[in-house]
Amino acid sequence: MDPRSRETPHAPGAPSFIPLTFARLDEEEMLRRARAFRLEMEGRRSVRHFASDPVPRALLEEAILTASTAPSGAHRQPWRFVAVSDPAIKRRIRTAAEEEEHRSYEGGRMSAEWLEALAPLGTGWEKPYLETVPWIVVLFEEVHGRNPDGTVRKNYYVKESVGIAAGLFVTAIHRMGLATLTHTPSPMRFLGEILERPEHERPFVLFPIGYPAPGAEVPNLRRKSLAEVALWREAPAPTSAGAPGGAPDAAPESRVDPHA
Ligand code: IYR
Repeated sequence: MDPRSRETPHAPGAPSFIPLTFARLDEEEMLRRARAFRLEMEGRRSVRHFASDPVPRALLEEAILTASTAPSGAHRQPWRFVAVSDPAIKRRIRTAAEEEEHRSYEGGRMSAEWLEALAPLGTGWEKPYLETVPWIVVLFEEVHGRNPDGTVRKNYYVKESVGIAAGLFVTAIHRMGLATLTHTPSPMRFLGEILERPEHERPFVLFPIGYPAPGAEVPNLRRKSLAEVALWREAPAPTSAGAPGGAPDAAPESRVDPHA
C-alpha cells in the first residue's frame, strides 16, 4: 500500500487504519477453548417442534449484531434481518409457506430422489411451528445497495457473505440457549411481498426461533468424522536423525489425527 494514503484517511474511499486489538493465548488455553466451543456446537440441532413461550427482543438483537460481524465482500454487509413476532404476520407466512411446500411435496415439484433424501428428517408440507414460535427471522440478501442519490451501489460475493452471516446467526442463537431451524420454503418470493421488502432484497433463509417444545424430538443423525471432512497436506515429519525436511515417505501413522 502507498504509505502516503495513510496520511489522508478522510479523503473519500481512502483507507483508514487503526491498530488491531488482539491478545495471543497460550496453546493449552487455545485448545481448551476450542474443545469447549466445539462440544457446545455439537449440541446444536435443527428444531422443528417449538414452545410458544415468549423470547425477549433483546436476545434477537444480540444475535443479529453477532451475525453482522460476518466478513463480507468489500465490507458491504449485504444482509437485512426482518424479525417478526406479530401473530397476524406469522399466520400469513405459515399459510403462504404451506401453500408452496404443499406444491413441492405433494404436487410433484420435488423429485423422488429429493423426497427420499429428506425421508430420514421426517419433514412434510405442514409447518405449524411458523405460528407457534415467538419469533420468525427472515434473512434477506441485498442484491445491491443504493447510493444516497438513489443510484445502484454494487455488492460483492453476496451469497457467500450472507451465508456466513447466517452461520454466525445460528451459532449465536444456539449459544444463548435458544433453538432455530434454517428453513427455506421454496420459492420464497412471498416473504418479500408479506414483509414489504424492495425488489433488490431477496429472501435467503427463514429462521423460526424459540425454545424447543417439551419432549421435542430430532432425527437420529450422525455427523461426519474429521477424517471424512478434512484432508491434511503438512510438511513431512523430521527423520529420527533430526535432519530438517525428513523423508518424503515418513510413516503416515505419525500424522493420523487422534480425533479422526
Ligand atoms: N423446504 C422444504 C424441504 C426441505 C429441503 C431440504 I434440502 C431440507 O434439508 C429440509 C427440507 C421444507 O422445509 O420442508
